[in-house]
Amino acid sequence: MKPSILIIYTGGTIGMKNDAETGALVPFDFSAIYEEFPSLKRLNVNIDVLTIDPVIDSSNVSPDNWICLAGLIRDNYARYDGFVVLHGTDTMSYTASAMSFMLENLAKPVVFTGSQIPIGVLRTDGRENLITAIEIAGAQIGGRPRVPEVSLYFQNRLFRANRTTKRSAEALSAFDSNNYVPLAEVGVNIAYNMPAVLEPEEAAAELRIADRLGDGVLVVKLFPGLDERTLRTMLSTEGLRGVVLETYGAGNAPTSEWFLRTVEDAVARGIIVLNITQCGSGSVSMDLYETGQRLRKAGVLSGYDMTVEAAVTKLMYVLGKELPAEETRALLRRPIKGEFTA
Ligand code: ASN
Repeated sequence: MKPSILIIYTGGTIGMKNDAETGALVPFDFSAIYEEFPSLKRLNVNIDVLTIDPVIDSSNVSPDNWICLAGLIRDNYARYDGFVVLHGTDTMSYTASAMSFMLENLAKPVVFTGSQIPIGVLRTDGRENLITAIEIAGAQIGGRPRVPEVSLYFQNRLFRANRTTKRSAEALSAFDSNNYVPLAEVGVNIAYNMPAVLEPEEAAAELRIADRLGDGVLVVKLFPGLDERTLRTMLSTEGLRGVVLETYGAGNAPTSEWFLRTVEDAVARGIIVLNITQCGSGSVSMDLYETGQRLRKAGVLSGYDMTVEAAVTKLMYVLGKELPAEETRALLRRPIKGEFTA
């Protein structure tokens, strides 16, 4: 039997084409996908398309959209073998990271993709991204999906979604996964890196999803010159529950008393502080330097080699569970969907 794939189109550049009369960019009707790309019929899959109403530029995405998207995948989970989510590139890594946590017992492929050039423009990168993403979503081995996790396909590379970051506003190779190997590399053939793919913990018929995300999450990026008043004001924001602290290098921060006291005060008020590095690759190691050790002693948690996208969405996901403080911290200390290497 041919695998059945559901394409969920949420918006973004991939969905644009030039109007034949005016030349202006207008949304592409994905429900007419076989008319636009008759060659898709040659793929050995059945395709249905669902378009979110309204489609959005991904800069407008919000956690509410993520809850809707997770619900949509849950509602269609039993009927399809795999899912392709077409999404704007600007925040694709956030949405895809959020899905990796929210689709809790996922055992089928959910492949995110998009494009840098509209699909209706001759030189588009969208056509190849779309076709290969569909092929990957339908790829099976011994009757089981090859990549049963949330992934992101772009320009010949398939990545674990929660390891990705948009790296370029210009290059067609728009995404990187600096701290984790690609799940597949695409040339003449699709070369899957099976040992790198996440094994699902269970293969239940029904998909369990998180239907709440915590708010009160803030990202604070350190820079030389960040002053006490500004940091204190940010960390005293009403309703603040979690801070992703983007530190220097291997997780280092100033050792000045005012800085450490401000962070300690926040932790003492029950605010979770998660330390990730602002470097593009590498990991936080809070034991390496005194500057990191002081943060650990202040109760700051290590985010190891997590991206900011994974850290933000994991915090929202974990806080949304409204667990007792120690359980919240325990969930943040361990990787739950391969989002970091400790
Ligand atoms: N602004 C677009 C978006 O993220 C960019 C893109 O898709 N290439 O929706």
